[in-house]
Amino acid sequence: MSNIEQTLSIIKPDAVERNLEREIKEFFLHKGFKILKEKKIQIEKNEAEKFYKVHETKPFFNDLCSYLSSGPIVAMVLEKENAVLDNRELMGATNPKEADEGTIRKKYGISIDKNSIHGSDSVENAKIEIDFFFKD
Ligand code: IDP
Ligand code: MG
Repeated sequence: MSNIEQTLSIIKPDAVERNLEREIKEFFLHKGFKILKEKKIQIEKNEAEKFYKVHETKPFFNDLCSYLSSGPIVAMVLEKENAVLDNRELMGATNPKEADEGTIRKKYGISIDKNSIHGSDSVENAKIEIDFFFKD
């Protein structure tokens, strides 16, 4: 049985700044993801705080939100079979130093905070995150 899902991906400021947008999109297309929607935007810090609300008690929350709002990002809706998990696998571990060969974070991530890419962690959160960026 097919299980087509959508997930939210964000090319983070460190990667946009290094002009990696096209190369990172190639990773997704090569793995069979469709890029259904995309937009390049810069968000305000208070919007980043809303997006990352689940992390509000973490010691890195303030830096994380400053960072996500520090420059342009590319938000994308990706679609394929098992998109949520497959995207997490393609992204690699949160800390690029621990990411497997062949993953986006292994190839492009600079550090745990500048790890180049965001991806939804569940189908439920994917819906919320897609709405956050693409609700009309
Ligand atoms: P994820 O992006 O792999 O889903 P999360 O645990 O959801 O990882 O954390 C959100 C983001 O917060 C990470 O992508 C990373 O940029 C940042 N982050 C996570 N843990 C740390 C940390 O220990 N120090 C600094 N930044 C962190
Ligand atoms: Mg996460």
